Amino acid sequence: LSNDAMRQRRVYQLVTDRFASPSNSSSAPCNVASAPYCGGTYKGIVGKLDYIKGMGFDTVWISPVVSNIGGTTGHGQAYHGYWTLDPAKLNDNFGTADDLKALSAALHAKGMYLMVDIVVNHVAATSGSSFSPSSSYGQFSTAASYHPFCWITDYTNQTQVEQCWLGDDQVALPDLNTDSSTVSAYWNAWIKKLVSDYSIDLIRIDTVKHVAQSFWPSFLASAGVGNVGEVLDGSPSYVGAYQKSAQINPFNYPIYYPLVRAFNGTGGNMTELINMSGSVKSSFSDPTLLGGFLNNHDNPRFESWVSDAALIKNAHAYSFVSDSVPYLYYGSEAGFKGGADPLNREPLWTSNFNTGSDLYKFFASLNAARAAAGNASTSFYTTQMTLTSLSAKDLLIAKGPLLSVLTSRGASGASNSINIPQTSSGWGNNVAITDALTCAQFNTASNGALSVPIEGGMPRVLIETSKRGSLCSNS
Ligand code: ABC
Ligand code: CA
Repeated sequence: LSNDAMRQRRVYQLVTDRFASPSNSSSAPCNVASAPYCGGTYKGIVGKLDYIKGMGFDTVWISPVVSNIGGTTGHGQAYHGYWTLDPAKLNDNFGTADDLKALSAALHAKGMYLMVDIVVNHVAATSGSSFSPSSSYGQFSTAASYHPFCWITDYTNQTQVEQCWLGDDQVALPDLNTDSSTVSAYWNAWIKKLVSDYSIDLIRIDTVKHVAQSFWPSFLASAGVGNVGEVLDGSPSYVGAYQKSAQINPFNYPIYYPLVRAFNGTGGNMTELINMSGSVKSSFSDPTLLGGFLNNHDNPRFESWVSDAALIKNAHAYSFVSDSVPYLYYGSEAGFKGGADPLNREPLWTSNFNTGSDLYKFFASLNAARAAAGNASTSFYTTQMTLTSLSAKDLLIAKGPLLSVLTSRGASGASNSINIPQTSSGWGNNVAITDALTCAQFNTASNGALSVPIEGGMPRVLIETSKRGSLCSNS
């Protein structure tokens, strides 16, 4: 997958076990707090591809697919897929190899892409620090495949981060010796085969910062597909190094924390977000290849902290109108509010896969706006955004033909108009402008400036009407 193709993706992240079950019963039980397998499968996903495509996403990120440790641990069961047992085998809780191939084929038939989550840093065990590998671990059945035991206790010590173990006494994540050529050669052959066996289009790489940077280039070359990598850290220089030196396209964790703070209350200030976007530009080789997100399976949902519907929409909109490739974590469109892991991994079937909800349509509009901007201008995806503060609470994001106003005023905030000068928009005099979110139309003044009303604290996502294509064509 070329970088150009990568930038055009719009990704829907789901937890396979929690997205859809073949039975499709909206009342199938799932006690998220006790963290069991709840029955979601690849077949279930196939049945709901139109639900995902209808929201404008073209890529589906599924949970890790390999076989995991069985039974119930102090942290529940391995329903999330991150507790590898034998990477040469599949996790049959989600279906058969043929079911996974059928999911891949069904996506491709709809012009969509399959992104699979992969873990090379560790396996898992309930024996804690006394772990000793057995033949159940396949290739990794002897101690030589592992870094010797030590827990990671100091995240500022990079040697520890790379060589000590994640996890705890309930579930240890024995750290593979990815510095050894035997282990790295196995992983390189493994990823090549996995990608080929299941026609995988993209990989999401787990625990990137826990593996030496030197591991990644040859691994990625073997994979031969586009990647997004989890470098869970808020520092732009730290995360940026993985793009500059290891060919990883990280999730934009550096912007995540200021993004949450900008919108987690009415009156949130845009300055930190603007400053961080500048640091991201200078710390990464290409910010247009990062993964932008508000929610994922590791952090409490934004909606667990904030109930104001306008703040929620503004915060979500950022990932769709800014430089990164947008990611939406399943359930955001259903208004889920789950807190810390495991509560943020609710079963989606309880929502009845409602395509008529306000939030479902909101995300569809954001994706449509991004697509329209890309169709209007071939350089949209590579053009880096400009962030301008319109006031302490109001932010203007200009990216090619797309101009967005985000605000932390909140649903009951002031409803005055905002002025966007021609110097920011580049729009002509007396031209028609469409708001992708409401399909409302505005006109620039005779000096090219646009006065746009902010209503109910809602964001605006604006594009010239002549460039909107099929966006809002029903209105
Ligand atoms: C289970 C239970 C949880 C329980 C936990 C101890 O054990 O479910 O209830 O609290 C999988 C499962 C989890 C499971 C874990 C462990 O395995 O999904 O449910 O938790 O058994 C990836 C995946 C994640 C996955 C794994 C393991 C790794 O996305 O889903 O978890 O395969 C670290 C890793 C990161 C990892 C994350 C969970 O842990 O680096 O790859 N995610 C600091 C550190 C980070 C660290 C983070 C953890 O804390 O620097 O390295 O992430 O909270 C910023 C700073 C950051 C700082 C953050 C918190 O603040 O800049 O550095 O991150 O400001
Ligand atoms: Ca490691």
